[in-house]
Amino acid sequence: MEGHGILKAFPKVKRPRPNDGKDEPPLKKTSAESTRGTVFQGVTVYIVPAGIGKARCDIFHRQITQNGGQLVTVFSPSCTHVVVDDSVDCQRALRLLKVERLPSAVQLIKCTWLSACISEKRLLDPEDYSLPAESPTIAAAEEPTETIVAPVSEEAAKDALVPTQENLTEMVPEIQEEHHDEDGVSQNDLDALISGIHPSESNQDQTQSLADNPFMPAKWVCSQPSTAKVENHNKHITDKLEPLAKAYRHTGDKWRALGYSKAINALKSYHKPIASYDEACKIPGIGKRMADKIMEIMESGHLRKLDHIGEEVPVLEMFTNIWGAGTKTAQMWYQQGFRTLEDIRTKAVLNNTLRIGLKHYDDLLERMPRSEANAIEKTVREAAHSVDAQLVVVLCGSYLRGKSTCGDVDVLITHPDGKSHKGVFSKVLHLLHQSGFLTDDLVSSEENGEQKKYMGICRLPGPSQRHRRLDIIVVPYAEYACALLYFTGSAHFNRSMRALAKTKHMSLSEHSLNCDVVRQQGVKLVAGTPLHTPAETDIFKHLGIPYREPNERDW
Ligand code: 8GT
Ligand code: MN
Ligand code: MN
Repeated sequence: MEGHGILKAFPKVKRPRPNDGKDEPPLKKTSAESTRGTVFQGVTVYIVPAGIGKARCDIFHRQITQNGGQLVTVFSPSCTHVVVDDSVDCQRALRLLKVERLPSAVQLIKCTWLSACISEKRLLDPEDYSLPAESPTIAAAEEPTETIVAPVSEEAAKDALVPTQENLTEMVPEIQEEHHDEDGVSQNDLDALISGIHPSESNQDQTQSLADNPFMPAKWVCSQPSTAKVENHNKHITDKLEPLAKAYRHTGDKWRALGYSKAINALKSYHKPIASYDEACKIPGIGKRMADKIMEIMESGHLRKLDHIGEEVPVLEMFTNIWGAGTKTAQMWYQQGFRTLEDIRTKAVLNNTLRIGLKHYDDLLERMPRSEANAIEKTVREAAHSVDAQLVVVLCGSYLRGKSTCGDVDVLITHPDGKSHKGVFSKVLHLLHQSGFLTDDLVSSEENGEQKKYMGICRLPGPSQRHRRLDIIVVPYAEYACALLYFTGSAHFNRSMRALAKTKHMSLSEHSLNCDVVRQQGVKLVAGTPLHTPAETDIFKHLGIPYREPNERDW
């Protein structure tokens, strides 16, 4: 199921040329670049690269020369301005320049000055950007090296996970994980951090205090109708960052993928187009290196990192589009030398699920119209009602949220008497198998407490019908509301609800909403007591947020 949301083909990749170490890859020409200005006329700049990052240095170089300024690549007293990263104080600047002091004619200045001059198109007063004598904080680490092509090998993968200064402050989730996936990173919690809550709340302490704040609800994704989603004012930037996030995701570089997703979400919900480097830095979820990339896109219309995406990425994406194949499987296949679906079909060792996924590769990647989801649900409902006419059958998922197309069909079954749901699961599936409606079982029976889940593939009768994914859950009536909420989604909305519950010492699952939960460093010590939630509205009420109709949960 991993990778199923990704339908677009990956952009054509370009391999770095052999002499790339020396030459800069050419940047796309933009209209801004061809108009030369005079902002830096009479100015000779030396940029101390430490902490600024190569990408931003390159952009500054270009901007300075294109706007009439001079650049020197080694420090000399003939410079008029020495530009350093904003985190650098006077002492450190002198150490980096390997001089005891600067000639009085030379201005030592923060790089924000350059950004501001570029964005305001005039030479600004350096006084406003002078360096503090000595910073009370520890000087920032030198720009850490970053793997351009996300790693596929074990060794390289480990390398990419080594936390850098920025990773530590920006990418490591503060909320401890409860459920770990195969990589030891909980997608739920990571997602809760990166997207379940708005960027201004991406820190647990902050969320805690915000939870006690009467104005808090407005900030949570789950407390706002998705119908009021704001326009993305930074689409020109997120369009460039998204392929990179995807590339990192496919190559298993979770932390980088997380960093990018976090920044993308922050940019998407930002109220206006970003205008400067400083503005980008101030947005929670965007660190300095991300701001470098944002600047590069803003100033050049391009992100050179995109030219260096490994050729394995589109192959990995194709592999993870096989239902049941995750990042690890895809990487293993790639390492075994497989490059096409035909390779997988003929050479890879496949379990039953993967064989089914591969067999219906094209069908399962295609979303179905609502009418078809409706017809599939009707088939399930009729089978259920022939078992027991009192059964409640609800078509949940994207259909209930009002989406125009559905990736699969999610059917929930329960019984109002609280006990007659028992035994229904196998009877309904038996009928659906018998009629030939169910063609393949992916997970034929998953026990989840008192809930039972089926994941499989069905096809409506008729000549040109496609195979479609079908999920069925049968739940006890006492868990109806929580199961309905869970099965309606969206997954993003659900993560936000769970993250909000956590801040209130509660825990929300597909079974119940519990209060008085005790967690220590994110690990649940006391499971708490289930609250009475006969309807979905009760869950919202207990969490202190306004009720949202399913079509308002489409985050
Ligand atoms: P879709 O149109 O792509 O199917 O969109 P959807 O209906 O929102 O997605 P879904 O994957 O069918 O999930 C619907 C809800 O079911 C989610 O909100 C989630 O809480 C729940 N869900 C499951 N199983 C799984 C699963 O294996 N993966 C995901 N992502 N969600 C699941 O019941
Ligand atoms: Mn669905
Ligand atoms: Mn589903």
